Amino acid sequence: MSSINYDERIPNNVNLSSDRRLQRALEKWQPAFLDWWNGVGPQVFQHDEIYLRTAISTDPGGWAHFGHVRMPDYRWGIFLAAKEEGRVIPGGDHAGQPVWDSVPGEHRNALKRLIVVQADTEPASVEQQRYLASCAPSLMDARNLFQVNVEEGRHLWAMVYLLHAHFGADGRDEADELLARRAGDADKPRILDAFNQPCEDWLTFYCFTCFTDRDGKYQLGSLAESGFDPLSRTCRFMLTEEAHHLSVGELGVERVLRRSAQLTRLDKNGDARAQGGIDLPTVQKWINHWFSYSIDLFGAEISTNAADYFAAGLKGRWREAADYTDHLCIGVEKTIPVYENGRLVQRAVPLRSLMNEELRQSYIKDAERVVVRWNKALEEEGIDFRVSLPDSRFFRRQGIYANLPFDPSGNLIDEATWQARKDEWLPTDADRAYVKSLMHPVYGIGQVAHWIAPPRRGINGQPFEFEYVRREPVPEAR
Ligand code: BYC
Repeated sequence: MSSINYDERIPNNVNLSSDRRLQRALEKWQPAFLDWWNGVGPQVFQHDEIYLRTAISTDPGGWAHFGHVRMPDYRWGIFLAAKEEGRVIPGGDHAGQPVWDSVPGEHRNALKRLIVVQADTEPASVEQQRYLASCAPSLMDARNLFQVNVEEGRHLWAMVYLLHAHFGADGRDEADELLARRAGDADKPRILDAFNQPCEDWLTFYCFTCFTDRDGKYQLGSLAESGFDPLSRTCRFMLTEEAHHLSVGELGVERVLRRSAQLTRLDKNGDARAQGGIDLPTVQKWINHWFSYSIDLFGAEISTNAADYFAAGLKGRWREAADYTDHLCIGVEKTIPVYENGRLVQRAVPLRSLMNEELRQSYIKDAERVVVRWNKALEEEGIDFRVSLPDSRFFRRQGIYANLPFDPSGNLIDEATWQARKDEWLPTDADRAYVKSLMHPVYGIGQVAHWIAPPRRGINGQPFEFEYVRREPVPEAR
């Protein structure tokens, strides 16, 4: 079950050829996907050969093959992690009962909604990032961007398979709609806020892959704890691919921080911008922006939707089966600060209603570990500046703190103070224009842009000076 059949038009490990109707429906969706990819996927290097990894098996550790491929020839397909015999529903009212192989009628709409929301993010991120390669700081960075993009394309395939295989005609309609919405479009935007934000510079790309893809890790982890086994198996395999995306983001920001620190030290006034770099307070503003948008993706702190998903066994907490003993969470309350009459007061809330917040807290702990590593890099570079994550109440647009004025430490401030100080904390138009002005393509083998340190390691044991992108020779002018 874990080895992948690449002989079929749609590579898969789900024995697709045994279900001709499903196979035909997906083969009909395939050209629409390719049209979408060619239209709003990467806009440069589409026809050059990129050093990409492709899944060859879904066994842990044994699934990647590296080689040069043209992106439109990438073999997108349907890969589920192997079935775990005897798996039981990890959490909620049905905890301990056998998992479902088909969709229970009473949970059909909720499951479809969760799968559509998850699916929508995958093509959205590819659309957001489609012009980035035209200003890539190195060929290895361009390659990493494309690796992330083709895998988001495959994650879309994974979700579309679930919609086609388990949700009949409305699943097929939803799959078509996934190719019709567009990131940032005024009339047909993507579903979640962060996926309509522009992503036009590489500092944004690194923050996005570090923070927003990390939300993906936690949401997929929570869906991997689903009682609907095909969803769980799909997410478990997606999670193995997600780790690389997170490292692209974490190491990308780290390289910017190192270079910024070096340029700060080099300048007699300590001004990295005067040396053609990105100053450290600007990097902090990008962190503030993307961390806040990414924690919005966990939804409202107090959510009856989240309580219902948990009760029904559709979603679990992070590592629900492995790390928790009480999988029912009935009669348990937790206290959280809520805004009432102009101040924050502690309120006890039933744990089931706090499931979005529980997942967000697991995410924040993970993100904090990344910041520790970034600060270690700054220390190694001999600079006093330290970066930090803003408080989870800062600059929120979803949930109980939405649109309230909090400073980055989470203190409630008045509106006038917010207005006076927000440009210290968040990117201004001038900051964005400055960062964008540094974005020029560096396509020489082993070369890297001035504003970022070179990576310390290459991909798959290759050196940085490797031909990660084999560019077609430009025809000579006559
Ligand atoms: N923007 O009760 P609530 C990834 C809506 S990223 C806009 O809190 P719920 C990836 C919400 O939909 C992972 N709207 O909702 C990363 C609801 O609307 P309706 C994506 C938002 O359902 C990088 C209403 O507000 N996966 O994989 O408890 C690259 C009430 O809110 C937002 C998932 O999200 C927002 N930020 O929680 C590529 C997993 N937040 O239904 C890929 C599936 C909330 O009243 N989704 N709303 O119209 C879910 O689990 C849940 O739908 C959410 C929301 C956690 C998103």
